[in-house]
Formats: sequence, structure tokens, C-alpha cells
Amino acid sequence: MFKSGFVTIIGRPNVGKSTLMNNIMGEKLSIVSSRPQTTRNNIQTIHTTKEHQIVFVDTPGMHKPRHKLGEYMVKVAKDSINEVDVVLFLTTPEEEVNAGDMHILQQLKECNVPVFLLVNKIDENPENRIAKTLTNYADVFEFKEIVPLSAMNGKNVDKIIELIEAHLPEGPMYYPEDMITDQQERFIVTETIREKALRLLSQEVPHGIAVEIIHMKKDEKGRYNIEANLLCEKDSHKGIIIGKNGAMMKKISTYARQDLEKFLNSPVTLKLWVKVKKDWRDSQFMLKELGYK
Ligand SMILES: Nc1nc2c(ncn2[C@@H]2O[C@H](COP(=O)(O)OP(=O)(O)OP(=O)(O)O)[C@@H](O)[C@H]2O)c(=O)[nH]1
Ligand SMILES: [Mg+2]
Repeated sequence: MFKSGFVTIIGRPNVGKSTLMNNIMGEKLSIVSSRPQTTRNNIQTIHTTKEHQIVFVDTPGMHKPRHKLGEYMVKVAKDSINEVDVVLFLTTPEEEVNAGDMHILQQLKECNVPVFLLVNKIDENPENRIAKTLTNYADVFEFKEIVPLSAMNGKNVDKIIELIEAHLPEGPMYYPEDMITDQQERFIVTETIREKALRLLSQEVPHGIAVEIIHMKKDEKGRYNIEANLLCEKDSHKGIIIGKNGAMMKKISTYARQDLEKFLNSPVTLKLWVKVKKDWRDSQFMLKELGYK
């Protein structure tokens, strides 16, 4: 019996949702950084075996939004809960049930879907803290399955797949068996550049960054020529992004190019510009322009 269905990964920012999805897929399809609010859209990937096809949805971390972009992020995460077959609720070892988690769990109570508790980052937490988390969380919500794991080193990830399969209905292949994501190439390119900015820049600068491709074409020798704008919110951020003698820009562009060459499997020339778009995160028009709609 072939099984298939949709599975969403929900949780606070920075708990490791994207890392988990990438580990399951064995490929980096969703960007990861040590900063909260890295993922801004729902990212779909497709895990197909002889027995199943699972469509995973990696979502933006649920948080209290402070601008229109944040509102959009929380909305897409919430929307993902509807019409899925399993919800993976991801958290990290905590002394007590985290207030943000409590808020998410309250919303999950309203939907009639099996929810798994996944406690991530067990590689960097003591046993007693993990055990405490498992019992504390099980006290406040009726989880269908409970799994401690490390999304980073892959511990217990196979087990999660088995448990998901057990809960899926019989169903068809929704996507061709060799398709691993529904994301467009261009989107992955902008995300790759944004990831490097997130990782290299500090404080409030990275969260106000968006990437806009202005040109992307493969030439007859097979080389990709890509030009993109790095948008930031303030004049003062522009200088930080460019860096002393352009050093920061160069770093962002070099790291991004290395990843893009792997992803596109071709040589890449990458040119980046910095542009200030005042408070774009609160502009409905700019959000739409940048694909956050
Ligand atoms: N030690 C450890 N770190 C992890 C693990 N999983 C993820 N991380 C780290 O946690 C940080 C956040 O990971 P992400 O996958 O970006 O988290 P996220 O939940 O997708 O975050 P948002 O997109 O902001 O909601 C990164 O620095 C990861 O390397 C894990 O199992 N162990
Ligand atoms: Mg993420």
C-alpha cells in the first residue's frame, strides 16, 4: 500500500526546523542560520521512496510580529497547519514549557491533526533537561508521538520518517518521483545570497535584508551571470553591508557564489549592489514586489 501526505514543521524561530528538513532530504533546500527568523516563506520539499511520498513544509518560526513582514511570516506558518496529515511540532530542551510554545500549542489544539513532539538539539543538552522537557510538554498537550532528536547530526531522524509513514493515509504520488522541491531556481538563488548576509552581518542589519535578482542568465559557455540587489532598511546599514573597502560585500558575494556553483552545477559570476529601501518590511507594496505575498 503506497502512502502519501503533507507534513508541516512548526515551531518557534531558531529551534532547527530548516535543519531538520534539510537533514531529511539529505540536501540543503532551506537556508539555515544561528539567527531567529531566518525562514520567511513556506518551503516545500518532497521525500519519495517505494513506500511513500511525504511533502514536507518548512515554515517561518512563529513569533510576535513587529512589522508586516513578520505578520506575513506568522500567517504562512499558521496556514500550513490546515489540510496537512501530520504536524511536527519542534522545540528544544527547556526547563519549563516555553511561553511561545504554549501559544503555538493552543492553536494546534484547535486543529484535528496528529501532532508529534520533536525535541531537537539533544546533542548539546544534558539528559535530565531532555527528560524533563519530554514530560513537561506531554503534560500540556496530547501528542501522538514523542521523539528527542538532533537535526544536526541526524540522530533519530529515520525514526521520525517511520512514524510519519505509519500515520499517513493510503494515497497517490502527488509529484514526479524525482522531484525534490517545488521551489523555483531563482528563489533558491535569492535565499542563498540572503543566508550569507544573515550569517556574516551582525545585530539588526541582517533582519532588514531582502534580495532581489535583477539579472540571471546562463551564457553559451555554461556560466551563470547573476546580478542582484541587497536591499536594506537604513542608510547606516548600507555602509555596514559594504564594509571597509567593500570587504563585507566581497565576503557575502564569495560565499554565496561558492554555494551557487554547487547548486547550479556551473561556474557563476555574481555581482551584488546595495540599495536602501526605507522600512520595506512595513510596505505592502515592497513585500509584494519581493515575493512575500
Ligand atoms: N547543536 C545543534 N544545533 C542545531 C540543531 N539543529 C539546528 N541547529 C542550529 O540551530 C540554528 C537554527 O537552525 P535553523 O534550522 O535555521 O532553525 P529554524 O527553526 O529553521 O529557524 P527560523 O527559520 O528562524 O524559524 C542553526 O545555527 C543550526 O545550526 C541540532 O540538532 N543541534
Ligand atoms: Mg528556518
